[in-house]
Order: sequence, then C-alpha cells, then structure tokens
Amino acid sequence: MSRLVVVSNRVGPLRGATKAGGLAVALADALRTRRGLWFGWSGEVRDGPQGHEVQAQSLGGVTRAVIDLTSTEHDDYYNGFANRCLWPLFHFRLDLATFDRRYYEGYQRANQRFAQALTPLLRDDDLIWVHDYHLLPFGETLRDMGARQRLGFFLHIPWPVREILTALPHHEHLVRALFSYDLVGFQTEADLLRFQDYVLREAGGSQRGNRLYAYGRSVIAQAYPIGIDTDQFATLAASDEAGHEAAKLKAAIFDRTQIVGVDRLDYTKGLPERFQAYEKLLELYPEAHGQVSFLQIAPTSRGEVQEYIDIRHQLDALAGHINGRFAQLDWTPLRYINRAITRRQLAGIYRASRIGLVTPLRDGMNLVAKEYVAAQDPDNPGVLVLSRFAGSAKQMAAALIVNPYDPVGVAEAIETARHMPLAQRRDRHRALMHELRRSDVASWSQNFLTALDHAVAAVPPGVPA
Ligand code: GDG
Repeated sequence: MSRLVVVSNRVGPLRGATKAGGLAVALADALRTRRGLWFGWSGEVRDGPQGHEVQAQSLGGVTRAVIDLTSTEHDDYYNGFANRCLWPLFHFRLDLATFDRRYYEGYQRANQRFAQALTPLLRDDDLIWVHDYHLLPFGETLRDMGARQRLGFFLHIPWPVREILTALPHHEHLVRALFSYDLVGFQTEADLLRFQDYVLREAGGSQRGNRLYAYGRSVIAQAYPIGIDTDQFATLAASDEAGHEAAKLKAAIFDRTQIVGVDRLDYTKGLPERFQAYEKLLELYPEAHGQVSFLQIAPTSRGEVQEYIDIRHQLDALAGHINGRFAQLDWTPLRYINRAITRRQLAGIYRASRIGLVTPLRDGMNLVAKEYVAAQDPDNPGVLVLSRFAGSAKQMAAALIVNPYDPVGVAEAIETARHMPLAQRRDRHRALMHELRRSDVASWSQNFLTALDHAVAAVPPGVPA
C-alpha cells in the first residue's frame, strides 16, 4: 500500500481524537493505516527565517510536518484570497467577495512555498491528497517542481455556478490548475454538475464518463459526500459525561422545548435569518411563549476579517432585540453563546435538544446536521430542521427541509417539529441514521483513496483534448 500524504491548510492533532472534529479524526485514521504524512500550516504567524523551516513530529507511524506563515502570507493568502475572495465567491456571495491582485499573488506564492517545503519529504510512490480551497493550485505547483505521484484534490465547500465563478479575474488559472490532479472530488452531485458545466461551456472541454478533458489535459471528477464517525458520535452522546451536560441543560430550561443551533460564526450559516425566523415563530405562535428555548452556539471564526466582524455585530443586535421584545421575568427566549464548547458538551446538548436548527444559506455539506441526528436517543429522538442549501440535504430527505430565506416557512417547520408525534420522529430518525451509517467518514476517505489509487494519470490515446 502506498504511503498517504495529506496536505491541508490546517493540520489536525494526531492525538486527542474526541477533542478534534470528525474530519481530523478520519484523516488521522487513514494516515495511521497507511503510515502517512500530514503537511500544512502550523497555525502560527512568524516573520523571519525560523518561520521557513519545516517542523516535523512523528507519533504512532504518522508524521505531522508544518510550516509557519509570515504575516504577509497570513494577510494575503489566508485572510485575503482564501477567506475574502474564494470563500464568499464559492458560497455564491459575489457581493461579499474582494478582488485584490495582491491577495491573488500572495495566494500563489504561499502555494509555492508549501510545495517547496513538501517536495523534499516526498517519496516516488506516495499517494497525495490535497484539501480545500486554500490549495487549489497546489497540485499544479507540485507538478511544475517535478512531482509524478498520484495527486487527488477534495473541495469541502460548494463549487459555484459558472456565472459567479467567471466574475473572478483568475478563474481560468484556477480551474486549469485543477487539471494537474488525477482525481478531483466534490461534496455533492450538484457541485460536480456545476464544475462540469464550467469545463464544457467556459473552457470548451469535453467529457467521457467521469473524465473531463480541457486545456490539453484530463482529470477524473466525482462526488464524494463527506460523513461523520456516526457510531462514535452516537456513543459519545449516550455516554455519562454527555448525559451530565444534557442534564445540566434540561435543569436550566425546565421542560421547555429546546431548540439548538451550532455553527462557526460565518455569514454562510444563515444566522441572522435563523434568528429572524425564531422571532417570526414567537410572533406567529404566542402559545409558544415560555414553551420554547433557543440556544445558539456560534464560536467566533476568522475574527480579523471585516465581514465576520460585521456579522457578529448584527447577531449581537438581533439577539438583544429578540430578548428585549419577548423575554419574561422567568423566560429568556434566546441564549446566544459566542464561544466554543467541548465536543462532549456539544454531544450532550444535541441529545437534550428536541429540535436541531441547521439553516445555512449555502454549505458544502454541513456536519452539524449529521452530528445532531447521530446524537439523538433512538427511543425518543429530536427533529432536524435542515436548509435545502446544505449539501447534506440531499442525503437527509427525512429531515424537515426548509428554505432559510423564508422566515415564515422556517417558523412553521419549527412548529411542526415541536408537535411531531413520537412514531413519526422515530421513523424519520431511523431513515436518517440508516443513511449516516451507510456513508460515514471512514467510507468517504476509503472511497476517495481507492479511486485515487486506481486513477491513471495519462490521458488515454485518441480522446478529444
Ligand atoms: C467545512 C464546510 C463541510 C462547531 N462549533 C463547535 C464545534 N463545531 C464543530 C461541529 C462540526 C464542525 O465544527 C463544523 O463543521 P461543518 O461541516 O458544520 O462546517 P464548516 O466548519 O464550515 O466545514 C462544510 C465541512 O467543511 C467538512 O467537509 O461539511 O460544508 O463548510 O464538526 O461540531 N465543535 C466544538 N465546539 C464548538 O463550539 N467542539
């Protein structure tokens, strides 16, 4: 079996599985099986020569190798091009995207520096798996430096529609760079179709099965919907420690219906719209007053970026407004926690909540929706209210699917969830769990790596270019 090399902007811990998110755990598992190497940014910003050195550390057959970013790289590559340009654009938010040549150049340079640092660590038969929008051109850069290994890329966020993508001045460079990989993976069929649409219509390429041809090269493109470690999360949620958290929460809300939302504080997650839908619920259903309690956990993310500062202010104001308008002496309608909590607490809170509210405006997959379902007590499960614009909606049709832009529709779904009979809750939960078990995170990484193992780099002869 070839050694696996994972490249991602941030490198997860090799230890501390329950603290880390499911993705870090899944990748660490795949790396352990293949005695691999995980390479990326350390999370530190440092100017000067030490920052250029690779810091490597091995544990249980897996090596973690990282480099620091300089403050210019952090500004231009990470905060700039990745998070102020690609992130909003790929989430269909052209209105929030900043196009700055300096950002783009910084992005290319950081990708080059990553590739330079990784090249000496590579072996000829490595299988290299690159992750996410920070590293779109990484494969091309590595190939330019002579890499001949099999190279795969997985995009965790949506692929945008052609009309939006072409607003990016560098769209052609970036799509062309993806053709340096042997395999490119997307979250959903819809993302794959939008990618194919660009290749066929904008790049004048062609297609045979799942292989796309353009720019005189070819690549296999497929959808690989990511999952969670379903059984592990269900076990965590049923554990005594999580039960302790659940009991604390229940004591605080008495027998009110707990509604929960958990999201990085990001404008793609539809948080202001969600707060407004909750306000609409309280407006339309006065009988719900004192009967429901909405807890939103939203740890700050990318807090230096202006658009994130703005959304945080907006949420502070909305939370204050809703509580000011509806609170009673013995009832706080909305509790908003702007900090991260532990994974165990999270599991307990999900389990104690009758309704999980997951209403992003656009999301590659959304793992919170999956975690919420996995955490439920199968004998008395809660109800998931899920945005149709989350990648996970396709696999989770047994949830109550909503349009997050429609506050009345979301309020009605919450009301339906609140009164849903036990038999129906169980049926829906069973159907959702069946799918979550069938496509968990281990099968996601296995499927991708098996396809990459078999991907043939060369363009078959006689095929249109
Ligand atoms: C990107 C894509 C795609 C959140 N708050 C806390 C906390 N979390 C954990 C959740 C979940 C993870 O963070 C968030 O994952 P999501 O999938 O919901 O969203 P993104 O961070 O935007 O992830 C997304 C994903 O990549 C994987 O491909 O699904 O579409 O945008 O695991 O539980 N964890 C803890 N405390 C918190 O306060 N411990």
